[in-house]
Amino acid sequence: MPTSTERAFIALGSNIGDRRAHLAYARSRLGALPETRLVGVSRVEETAPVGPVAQPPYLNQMVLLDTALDPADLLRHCRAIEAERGRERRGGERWGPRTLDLDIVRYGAKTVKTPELTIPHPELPNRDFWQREIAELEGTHG
Ligand code: A4P
Ligand code: MG
Repeated sequence: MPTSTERAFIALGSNIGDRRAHLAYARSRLGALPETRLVGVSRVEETAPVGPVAQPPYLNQMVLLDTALDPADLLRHCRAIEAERGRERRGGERWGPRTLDLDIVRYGAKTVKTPELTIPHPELPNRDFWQREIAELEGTHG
């Protein structure tokens, strides 16, 4: 029996260093994950930083995957990819600048609420660029 897959939207964000190179790295690593196929990528957008921390502008991009990885495994891979780009998590500091941030915005039609993971991502209603990027991918790969 074929393994069932889900469509996952992963948001890429970078506002430190060679932002385009960090996004390119994330795209290629996500596309090479086990039991995963990269279906599409949105355009790259430069966006003003959202949130309470003053920081440089971001490059943001959405990636659409077909994956048989469950959400917890996908999160584990995302954290590993962030770490490979030198992402440091300083205790307690959220929303701050980062070389590479990977957020699981949607995972099929599933809702997940664990201490580690909230899906759909709670910031989705507040981030018009994410909504734009998802609409673009749904238009192309719907
Ligand atoms: N976590 C819970 N749900 C999820 C999910 N759906 N996807 C947990 C990924 N991770 C999720 O994340 C902390 C923990 O959140 C993860 O280890 C996971 O267990 P983090 O990446 O260490 O911290 P963070 O990124 O600072 O916090 P968070 O809540 O992910 O913030 P955001 O939403 O990523 O905000 N402005 C612009 N223009 N563009 C941006 O991309 N990003 C942020 C970061 C702020 N301002 C921005 C942007
Ligand atoms: Mg994050």
